[in-house]
Amino acid sequence: RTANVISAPMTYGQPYVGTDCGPRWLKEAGLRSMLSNLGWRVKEAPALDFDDFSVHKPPKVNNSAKNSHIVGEGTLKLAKLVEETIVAGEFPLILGGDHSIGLGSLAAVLKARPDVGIIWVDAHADLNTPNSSPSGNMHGMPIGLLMDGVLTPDEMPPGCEWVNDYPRISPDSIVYVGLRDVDSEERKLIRKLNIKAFTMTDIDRYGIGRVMEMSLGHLLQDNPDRPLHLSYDIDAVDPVFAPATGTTVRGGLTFREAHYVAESVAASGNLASAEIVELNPNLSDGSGATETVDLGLQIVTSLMGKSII
Ligand code: DIR
Ligand code: MN
Ligand code: MN
Ligand code: MN
Repeated sequence: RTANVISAPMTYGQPYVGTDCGPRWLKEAGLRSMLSNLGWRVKEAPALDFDDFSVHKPPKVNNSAKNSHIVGEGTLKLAKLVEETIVAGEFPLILGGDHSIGLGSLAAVLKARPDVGIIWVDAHADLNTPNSSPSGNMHGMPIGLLMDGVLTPDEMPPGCEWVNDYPRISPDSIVYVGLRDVDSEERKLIRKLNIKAFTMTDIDRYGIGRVMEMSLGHLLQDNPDRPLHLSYDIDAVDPVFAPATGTTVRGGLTFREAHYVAESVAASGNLASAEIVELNPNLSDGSGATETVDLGLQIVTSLMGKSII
């Protein structure tokens, strides 16, 4: 087994610099040796450069999807690299960067593995569109831009038109875990499209064990061998344990719940690609930054196969 570590230091999907430091901090915390210790052969792709474009267009003002050209061009680069990685038979382990990179990684896995199931671990639904988004920040839109039946091709933000050549997410192919801050149009879409969503209320009610059993059950019911993509937004975790991220929301996953999500997905044996996003070591002083990065690394360790005994 070979893991290709892909650094996607994107910041343009949200307002804070520092999100680009996530990959470097995770590597400095010992990502490579952790993976080798778990038996992975480790490759490292050169970090994607989101500031150097062969065709550099002047930044156009588009307040409904801010920085859409740079997000669009950058995520296309990521999509191509993830596709190549999958074609080469390697496991793409993608380090964000903000969650707008999900546009690239999801497009790639949908194309390379048409039957992929998606687990989206997040406080937020990231199901906004340029029209529905209250912020215009594209880290809140990767699923909205790709969900089947949500956008018409001409509604794709400028710079993201390439997405129209990629497959769409079918609403029954994605499961949310950890939601607690959902915008009104996102809520309507989740209900209308009947998307499987486990909120923090569900985790309170059923416990994380049952929630993960139901999540995996939903995605694997018709095909036990289905490949899974896990997208882990660190803001799913309670800010007590993960303060260094841009949009903290109280009442999140506990330290152990955060691990269990990754452990249970790894134990399914179906995980085929993964990303961890939104670590921003700039956004916490004192030990908060190190604690967040350490937790991020431990989550990655769990999802790449570490079990306690
Ligand atoms: C909010 C926040 N729903 C938005 N989204 C975040 O701006 O669309 N996603 N923070 O991770
Ligand atoms: Mn997110
Ligand atoms: Mn989030
Ligand atoms: Mn976010």
